[in-house]
Amino acid sequence: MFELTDEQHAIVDMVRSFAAESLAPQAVTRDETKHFPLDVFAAAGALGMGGIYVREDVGGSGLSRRDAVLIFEELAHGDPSIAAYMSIHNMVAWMIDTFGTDDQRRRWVPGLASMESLGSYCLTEPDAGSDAAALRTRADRDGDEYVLNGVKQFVSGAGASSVYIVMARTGDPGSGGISAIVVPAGTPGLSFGANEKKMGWNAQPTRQVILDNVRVPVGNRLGAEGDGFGIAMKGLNGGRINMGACSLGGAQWALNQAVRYLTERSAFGAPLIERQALLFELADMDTELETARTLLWRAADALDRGAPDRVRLCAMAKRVATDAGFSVANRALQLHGGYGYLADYGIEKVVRDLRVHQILEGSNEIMRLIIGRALTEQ
Ligand code: FAD
Ligand code: 2MC
Repeated sequence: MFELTDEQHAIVDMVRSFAAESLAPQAVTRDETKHFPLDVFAAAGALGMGGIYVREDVGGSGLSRRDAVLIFEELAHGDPSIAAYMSIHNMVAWMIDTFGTDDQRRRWVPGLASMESLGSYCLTEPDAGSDAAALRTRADRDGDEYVLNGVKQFVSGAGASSVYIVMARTGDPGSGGISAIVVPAGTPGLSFGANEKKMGWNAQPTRQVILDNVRVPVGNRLGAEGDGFGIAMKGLNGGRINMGACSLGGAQWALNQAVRYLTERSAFGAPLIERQALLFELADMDTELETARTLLWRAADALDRGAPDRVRLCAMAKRVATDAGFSVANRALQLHGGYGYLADYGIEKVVRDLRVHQILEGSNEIMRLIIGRALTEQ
C-alpha cells in the first residue's frame, strides 16, 4: 500500500506538471480576482481528471481512491481551492456513475468526465448543515415529474455548473425520506444567490441554489425514492479523504516554501535554518504531514476494498489531514515572518484556503461524532 506502482508514479508526475504549469502561476491572481477557470478545468478533463474513479465506458479514468488521493494532493500543490472544487466535481460524477441508470450515466457523465460540464452537490440548507438529515427542501411528485421547492446553502460551483445533485425530501422526516435528484442548469425556477464573500476558496463561487417550483422528470432521480441520504453520504466518504489530500498538498507546498525561505534568509549572522528551534519546527511539520498521509492512504485503501471500517477511517483521515494541513500551513506563514503575511508569497492564501477544510464535507466535530459512534456501537 505504501509503495507507489510505476503507473502511480507516472500519474503523480503528470499531475505535478499540470499543477506547476496550469495552476500555480495564476493561483494568487485567481484568488484576488475570484476567477473560476473554466479553461483550466477543460484541460484537466482532457487529462482524465474529471471522472477519476468513474467507469471508462462513460469517459471516466477507472482509477482507484488510492490513486485519487495522490492526484488531489498534487493538484493542491498548485492551488488548493481549484483542487478542492475538482474533488466536489468528481464526487458528483461518481454518484451518477455509481447510482445512476445506464441512461442517466450516458446522459450526464461523459460531459462531467471531460469537465466540459461541471457538477455541484447540494445537501446543506440554511437551517440544516451538520444535521443534514433535517433538510427541508421538498420534491413533490406530480405525475411523471418532481416539483422541487427550497433553498440550498453554500453550494460550491453554483451558477457555473451544469449538473446539480439536489438532496430533497420526498417522504417522511429523517434520513429515510430523502431522494437524490439531478437538476440540470437552465431548468425554469432554478436560480442562484450572490457569490458569497469568503475568507478563502475565492477561486470558486459559493452560492445559494434556489428552487422555486422546479420541475424535473421522475427519471432524474438517482436510485430509489428514499435512498438519497445514503447516496449523499457515500459520496462524502470519498470527498472527505480527497479534502484531506487537498489539505496535505497545500500544506506540503507551504512547508517546502518555508524550508527554502529559512535556508536563504539570514539573521544574527547565519541562515535561519541553522537555528535548531526552527529546524525542529520544520521536522515536526514534516512528521505531522507524513502521519496524516499514512492514515489517508489507509482510508483510501479501505474505501477501495469496501472494508467494514471505511466510514470511520475516512472520518479519521479527514479530521487528521485537515487539522494537520491548516496547522502546518499556518506555521509555514509564521516562519516567513512578515513576508508570510503578504499576498505575493502565496502562503497566506493557502492558510485561508485550508481553513475551511476543517468545516466542510462534515465539520471536524462531526468527524469525531462518526468516530465516537463507531467506538460505542462496537
Ligand atoms: P452547523 O451545523 O450549524 O454547526 C455549527 C458548529 O457546531 C460547527 O462547529 C459544528 O461542527 C458544530 N456542531 C454541529 N453539530 C454538532 C454536534 N452534534 N456535536 C458537536 N458539534 C457540533 N454544502 C453542500 O451541500 N455543498 C457544497 O458544495 C458546499 N460547499 C461549501 C463551501 C464553503 C466555502 C462552505 C463554508 C461550506 C460549504 N458547504 C457545502 C456547507 C458545509 O458542508 C457546512 O457548512 C458544514 O457541513 C457545517 O454546517 P453549518 O455551516 O450549518 O454548521
Ligand atoms: N457512509 C455511508 N452511509 C452513511 C454514512 C456514511 N458516511 N453516514 C451515514 N450513513 C447512513 C447510515 O448508515 C444510516 O443508514 P440506514 O438508514 O440504512 O441505517 C443513514 O445514513 C442515516 O445515518 P445516521 O443514523 O447516522 O444519521 P444521523 O442523522 O444521526 O447522522 C451524520 C448523520 C451526522 C453523520 C450526517 O448528517 C453527516 O455526515 N453530517 C455532516 C454533513 C456533511 O458532511 N455535509 C457536507 C456537505 S457537502 C460539502 O461541504 C462540500 C464542500 C461539497
